[in-house]
Amino acid sequence: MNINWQHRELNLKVVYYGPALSGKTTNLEQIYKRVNPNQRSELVSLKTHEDRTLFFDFLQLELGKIGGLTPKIHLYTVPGQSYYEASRRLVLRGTDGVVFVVDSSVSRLNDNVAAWKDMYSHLRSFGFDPDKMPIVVQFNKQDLPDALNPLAIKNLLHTNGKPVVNAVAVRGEGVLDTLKLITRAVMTNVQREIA
Ligand SMILES: Nc1nc2c(ncn2[C@@H]2O[C@H](COP(=O)(O)OP(=O)(O)OP(=O)(O)O)[C@@H](O)[C@H]2O)c(=O)[nH]1
Ligand SMILES: [Mg+2]
Repeated sequence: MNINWQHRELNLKVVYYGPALSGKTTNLEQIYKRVNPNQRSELVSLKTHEDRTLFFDFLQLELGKIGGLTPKIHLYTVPGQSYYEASRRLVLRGTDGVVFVVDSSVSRLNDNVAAWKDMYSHLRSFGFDPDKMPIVVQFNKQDLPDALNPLAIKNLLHTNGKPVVNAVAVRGEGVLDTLKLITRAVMTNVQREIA
């Protein structure tokens, strides 16, 4: 979080984290399409020629004023491929909240668990208690024939009461619900901090 008093802006960061190909970039693309152009920036995607995220995607949203400040939410995705570990860590640094995008396919079970553990260890290494950080868990790709049911994923990841959303991001389903939940959780946290 960063407050620019001169411009009366409250800058907040939310990172979409998760295993490779879980649909993180798709979430930002859908948000970009569905949010009023007056309230969002262009979508910046740094990708490989196979359309995989190389470093991050970035989209900025502007919300209505709160307490005389204009909140600006900076959405980032991390690159999910395993060898981009250092970039994931860099993108996650200083975040105010995380959306963890699960690939619900049963064949990706271990990748989800590994990414979840990595996220926890990065957050801890930054001095955050991951159980106090706003985290929303999105069960994406619920349309796949081998999609695990949400209860099984909850038990597998030990999501421990964190808000969860079922999604088919490629059709936009659950994308704005996820965004609303994480925005609300981050704003609640910030209001507590600056009160
Ligand atoms: N069936 C299905 N496919 C999806 C869904 N969401 C995304 N995809 C597809 O999954 C593939 C990967 O999506 P991306 O959004 O690029 O995944 P990513 O998590 O950004 O991948 P990396 O940047 O490599 O980490 C694309 O072909 C998407 O169209 C979904 O809900 N259902
Ligand atoms: Mg991506």
